[in-house]
Amino acid sequence: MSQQVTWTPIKEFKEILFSYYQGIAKISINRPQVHNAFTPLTVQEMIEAMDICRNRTDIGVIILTGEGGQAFCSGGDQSVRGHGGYVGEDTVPRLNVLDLQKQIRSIPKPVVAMVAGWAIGGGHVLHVVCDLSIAAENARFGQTGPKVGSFDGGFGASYLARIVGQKKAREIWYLCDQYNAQEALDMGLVNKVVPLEQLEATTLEWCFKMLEKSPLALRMLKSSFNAELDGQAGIQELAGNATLLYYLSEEAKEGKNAFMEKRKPDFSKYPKFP
Ligand code: S0N
Repeated sequence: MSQQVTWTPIKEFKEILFSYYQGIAKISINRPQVHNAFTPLTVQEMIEAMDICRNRTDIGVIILTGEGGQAFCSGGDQSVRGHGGYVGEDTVPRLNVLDLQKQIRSIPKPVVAMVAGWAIGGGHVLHVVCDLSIAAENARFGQTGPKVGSFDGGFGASYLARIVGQKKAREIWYLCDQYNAQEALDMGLVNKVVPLEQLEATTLEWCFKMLEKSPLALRMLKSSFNAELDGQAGIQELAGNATLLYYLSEEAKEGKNAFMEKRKPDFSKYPKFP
């Protein structure tokens, strides 16, 4: 597939674009003048869009990207960085991108980072926490924390190290170098590199492949991959999915029906699997 598709807007926001196409939602940071650096509002809007994606049953896969072809995201907008976080219109400093990171990991649908241009600082961490990353040939990756007076010791350090290994992750953070798309591919930081003009078509191809698959199997897999790394929160996600599956069974329904019918439940006919 190489033709342009027509995305339908889902909801209007100030700093992101949010649209839909055949089972796929696209959340795109729309601040190309600052290489898609995020403010508290950008993040708040992405959180709301993610929440809509979670709740809409016609959405199976989410693409996270940035407008303009020159940047995925350049991290927190340094012009609004204040004392203790990034400052929005309410004058309160916050680091709400950490909530977004957790949301991307826990939303029970695959999230694909579609990376053109810069994925830097907190923007780099955003692609790191996505399930898959597809990069254009012009993509550039890196952390800047120790250079600009910040660091992300959460997923930005530990999950990055799980992906590229401890030595490489430390190099990325300590040196603040930038890596091209091929280098990112070589270190397992992205799944595929394509020419910029094929970026969206390839990303859609991958999304459609996933949409053909069992949504429950993908959901279980995502929480299984997370479980080992995310401690109790990861186990809670996996266990929540087990409960979802149990709710679908006749055995579980017998418990609920018996309660509603004010009778003793009869679980005798349900098998005790080996
Ligand atoms: C991306 C870079 C390398 C691109 O360089 P290039 O191509 O030379 O372009 P520039 O001329 O530099 O940029 C074009 C215009 O865009 C503005 N701009 C770019 N990035 C930002 C930004 N992050 N904030 C504000 N403005 C930005 C430029 O200023 C320029 O504007 P004009 O034309 O008006 O001059 C290069 O731009 C670069 O290095 N950018 C900065 C990258 C960076 O350091 N990002 C912040 C890193 N930190 C975080 O993201 C923190 C994340 C976070 O929230 C967090 C999470 C967990 C724990 C802690 C934190 C925390 O904040 O501490």
